[in-house]
Amino acid sequence: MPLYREQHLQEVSQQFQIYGQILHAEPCKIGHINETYTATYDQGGVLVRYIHQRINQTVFRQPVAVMENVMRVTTHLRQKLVALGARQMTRRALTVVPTRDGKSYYCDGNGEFWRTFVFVERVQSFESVQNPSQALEAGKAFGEFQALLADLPGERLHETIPDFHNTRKRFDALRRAIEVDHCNRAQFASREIEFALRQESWVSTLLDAHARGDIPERITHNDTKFNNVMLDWETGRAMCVVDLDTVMPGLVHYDFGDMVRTTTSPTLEDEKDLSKVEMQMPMFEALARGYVGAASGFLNPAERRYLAFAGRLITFTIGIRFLADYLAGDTYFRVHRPDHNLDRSRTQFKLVESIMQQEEAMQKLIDSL
Ligand code: GN1
Ligand code: MG
Repeated sequence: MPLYREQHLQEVSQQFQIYGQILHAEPCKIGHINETYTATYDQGGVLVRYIHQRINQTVFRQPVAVMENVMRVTTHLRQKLVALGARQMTRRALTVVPTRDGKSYYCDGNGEFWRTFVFVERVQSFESVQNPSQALEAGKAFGEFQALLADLPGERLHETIPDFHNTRKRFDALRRAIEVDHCNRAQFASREIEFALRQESWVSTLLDAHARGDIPERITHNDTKFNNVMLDWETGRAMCVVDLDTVMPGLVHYDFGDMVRTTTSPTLEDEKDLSKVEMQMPMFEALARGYVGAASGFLNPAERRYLAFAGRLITFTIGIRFLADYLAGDTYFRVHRPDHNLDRSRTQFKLVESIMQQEEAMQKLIDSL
């Protein structure tokens, strides 16, 4: 972290209702969008950690709306968990630390929005899944998350990113990015472009099912990447889910699909050796058991019928977002090497193929649960 940031962070940290002295802060490298720091405070001789995070306003254009959602969601989760007799609440749901004037965010002199969370201790997250029991925990965690939010009182949540998982619109955006070819990169992505364009016939499947009234809108997380599940580092059990900026109205398939994308292949999202990228049935089975077990109270039959398909659709959707960003010059997802977004898209497309080959068996499994 550059020094000026450290100093700036000191100043930011003083805005929040945190008792004690900030000792140091480290950048936390997880995530492609926001800027996250883990800060350690001395509170009367005890070291306590917090998360300070700067919201990326290019991506989240209405940070106040984001924080309104986050407050409603975390407050509701906490109430429900307490009623269920949960303990160690700051490990079971994110806890927002208010500013000294009682707000959920601090807007600094540069117009940057900052928020602070209690650090969730004694947990870990993984970039890729190690075994089926982790996949089961992920499924359970997001299934429970949706179940707990099903009775959120009040008006509809804000759409923090409109059309976030609208594959039709994402597809059209890709087509535009290919036409414009802003960085002259389409020539290096011809196979990926060709693959993507060939899939058009099914991009609207879930949108159509929703428009027909078969599958309802619910409150969904929308970024159910495996690294957003915090696992207790002793028991391996899911303690809570994080990254609540995209919690908004959605289809359950968006969540289940992204879980399939990130928990069924043993590889990282940017794995270059495509022979390793594969939808593994034992992982899927565990994931599906975890998810359906937790969500069976509210899932309707039509929703169940599209669960395997959701894996294909969301993996494809993220794949075309990576590809469009590569063509546009890497302006959205943080990249760590040249062609990173292209590599990421290629990995997603390999996984799409692997899912399509096994989709029937995947859905059969869902039907048997
Ligand atoms: C982004 O920043 P992170 O890793 O939580 C993205 C997700 C993608 C994901 C791909 C707001 O999430 O939609 O699935 O990268 N978040 C946003 O790794 O666009
Ligand atoms: Mg995220």
